[in-house]
Amino acid sequence: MWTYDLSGKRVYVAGHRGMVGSALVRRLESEDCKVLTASRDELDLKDQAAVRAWYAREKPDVVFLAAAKVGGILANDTYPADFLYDNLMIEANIIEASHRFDVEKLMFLGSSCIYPKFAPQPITEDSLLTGPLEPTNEWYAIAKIAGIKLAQAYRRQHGRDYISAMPTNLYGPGDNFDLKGSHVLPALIRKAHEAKLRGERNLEIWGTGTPMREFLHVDDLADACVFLMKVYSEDEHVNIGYGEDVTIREVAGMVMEAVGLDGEVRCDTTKPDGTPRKLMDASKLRALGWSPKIDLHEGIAGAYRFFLELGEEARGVAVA
Ligand code: GFB
Repeated sequence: MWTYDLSGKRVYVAGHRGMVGSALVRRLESEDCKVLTASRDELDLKDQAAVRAWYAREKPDVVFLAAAKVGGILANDTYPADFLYDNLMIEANIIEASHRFDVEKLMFLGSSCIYPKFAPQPITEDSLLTGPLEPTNEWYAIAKIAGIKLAQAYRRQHGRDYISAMPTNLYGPGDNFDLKGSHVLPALIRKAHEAKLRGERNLEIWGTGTPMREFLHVDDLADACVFLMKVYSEDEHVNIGYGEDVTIREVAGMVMEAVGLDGEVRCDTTKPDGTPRKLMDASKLRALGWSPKIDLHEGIAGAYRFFLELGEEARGVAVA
């Protein structure tokens, strides 16, 4: 099999403070490459001139584009302009600068919400743009679809080896536990922990509890990204999934078990459900030779340990 060698390469991880970027930095420690990062104070990725100046100085050979404005269902619905504008600017600046400064290989990271709301399950890569999007996150989805198209356009027009990977819902160390901005798993960990501290037994969840979601540990994701960077060089994006999904009610039960709550799951149906189901078809990635290692029970226990190790103050703010 053809492989791209990361040895001796200058590898820029854009978004290294986020959950995905920090997992990539951890994973790249076992590769013989030089990891480059830039903090938000040092480099505003929405500023084209600043991005170009940084590239001119740092000269990366390889780029993992994991920088993005991200959030759960409520944050997406509340800040549509930020989710669309910030993500378009970040990806356009990075991909264009990568071409301008001769980056050999780039991976753009998107999300499973790029697919139509009612895409046939499990969702194959070719479902992209076959139907309307889920309204609660269409702004983010449109930006991510534009990122895939940008990587493909630079491939076609300029012969660049730029690829895209679409992870399913992620969780793990570095997650955001702020209830207004977070995804479901960190939110439930925090809510269950706080309910336990208050001496309560029940856990309140948003929506009906019936939507199904697939969850992948971020360390598995980082491993899959490094794998794809080495072996994949084609136009079409690649799904990165776990292969199984669970209902939100089931995942709430797993969180209660990990945290030690023995009451019931209560549904707040004034909150949205979002997409009914979005299980990725990851057979393309499996066929290339990669599969996940961290199961959901083990992963949730680890995510709860991570949460406990954060200070009280850090638990309230976005770390992603
Ligand atoms: O993870 P989540 O916020 O985002 O919500 P999406 C998943 C499901 O969990 C929804 C339910 O059905 C929520 O209603 N849920 C239950 C909760 N309790 C809670 C809670 O306390 N907090 C949260 N946040 N959800 C995101 C997109 O969609 O998926 C992003 O908004 C991104 O753009 C991401 O694509 C991967 O899975 O619905």
